[in-house]
Amino acid sequence: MGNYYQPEIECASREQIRAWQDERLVKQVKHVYDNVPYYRKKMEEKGVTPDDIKSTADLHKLPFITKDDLRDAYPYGLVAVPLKDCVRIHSTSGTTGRRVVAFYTQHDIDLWDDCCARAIMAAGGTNEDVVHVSYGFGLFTGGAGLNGGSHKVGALTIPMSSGNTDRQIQFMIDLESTIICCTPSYAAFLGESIAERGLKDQLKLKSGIFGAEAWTQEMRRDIENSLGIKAYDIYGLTEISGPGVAFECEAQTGMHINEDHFIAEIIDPETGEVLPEGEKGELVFTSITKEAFPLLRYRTKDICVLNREKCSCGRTHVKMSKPMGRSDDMLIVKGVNVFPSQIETVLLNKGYAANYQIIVDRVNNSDQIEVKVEMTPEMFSDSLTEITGKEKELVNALKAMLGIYAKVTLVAPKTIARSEGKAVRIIDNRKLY
Ligand code: DLL
Repeated sequence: MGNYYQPEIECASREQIRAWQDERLVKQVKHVYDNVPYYRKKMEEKGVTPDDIKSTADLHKLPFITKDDLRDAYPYGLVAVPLKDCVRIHSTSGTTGRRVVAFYTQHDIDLWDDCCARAIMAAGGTNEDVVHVSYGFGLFTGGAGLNGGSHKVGALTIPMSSGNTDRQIQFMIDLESTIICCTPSYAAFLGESIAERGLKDQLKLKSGIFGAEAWTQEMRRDIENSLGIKAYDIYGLTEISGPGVAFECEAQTGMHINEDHFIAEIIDPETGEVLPEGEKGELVFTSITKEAFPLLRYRTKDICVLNREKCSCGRTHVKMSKPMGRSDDMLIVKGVNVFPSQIETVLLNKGYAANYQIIVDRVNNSDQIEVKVEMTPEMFSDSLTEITGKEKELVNALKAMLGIYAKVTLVAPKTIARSEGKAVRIIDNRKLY
């Protein structure tokens, strides 16, 4: 018998899962149609009413919802319950114009915590574990999600949040943490820091739950070796709840999507057509149990493949592959979502032209971002001190926009290659997919 949090759900028959989905979808469509004018309008535009949706077979009739809709409806336009019933928000790291705010009722949080509890138990967690949560706490969903899940499991939970590596290691040793939850890049950094200090022997860690950004099998091996653990993947997004939308089991061959809460589809990102099972395309989610912020057919922009083959762990929920890329230009740098358009906005606001390059690299398992910007001819005549001052000014403006440090290098006018077709503005040397 595997280690399950809700075995009757996680190992339910396919027919049972389908029956839950059918029933919940019908209810959910009615809920949004009745309570969210924005949705009602979108459905009317597509000529669908709740009566047209009788089961998951009718899902394709519904309109998609995208990040642009979320922006249009910001902040309250998609909330489907009275605000007095909402108890919390979370938000994505993207700032100005791109910020997504998701709302939760207490019931929503409860179900989200269940999803994270499933992930923790799939990684071998029990109430005898000490779960060390080093995802950020705050608007980001990582800390709160795994923290809630760990409570549900009944484990001793350490809400460390991110940063202060020495203190992290000290607590990990003193409190004998057995499960670590953080981004894979931070896990790799912790592994290196522990090796440098010669402390690996003092760790009691047995597994780790890592997600929020892409990571490779090679990175998995490095982390497993340096921390002496088994490393599990976890996937999620703020719009749909946060971590725990899908999670890896001991088979480590994809992440089980919690299908009793989320219906997954794969579409062709160009045409929007639903693709046959097993084909690679954009992942789309419909949240069928959310009360406050239910999204129907939300386009994640994550490219992946679904797999319904029987899993050796006994779970019956469909598995998604690791995301293999994105169908938009969003970069995830140090766990923060960065859109090139945000960087461009800063540059244009500061009087530069749109001649720039964004170079992303991963050095010692840590992301680095550099923005190369062409000076205008007037600036070029400035002294070195003035140029350094201008670089600093851009570093600060970018920090305010993105929330992370980006190195800025000003280069001479006309030195960034012009392209004959689409400008190649992003050079991502990380080879994540
Ligand atoms: O990253 C939620 C999360 C927190 C997931 C902690 C796992 C652990 P957002 O900040 O809204 O939410 O970013 C969502 O991150 O659309 C993917 O592109 C990417 N992503 C999330 N998990 C993975 C993963 C959180 N395991 C966006 N592998 C998603 C690859 C991931 N990419």
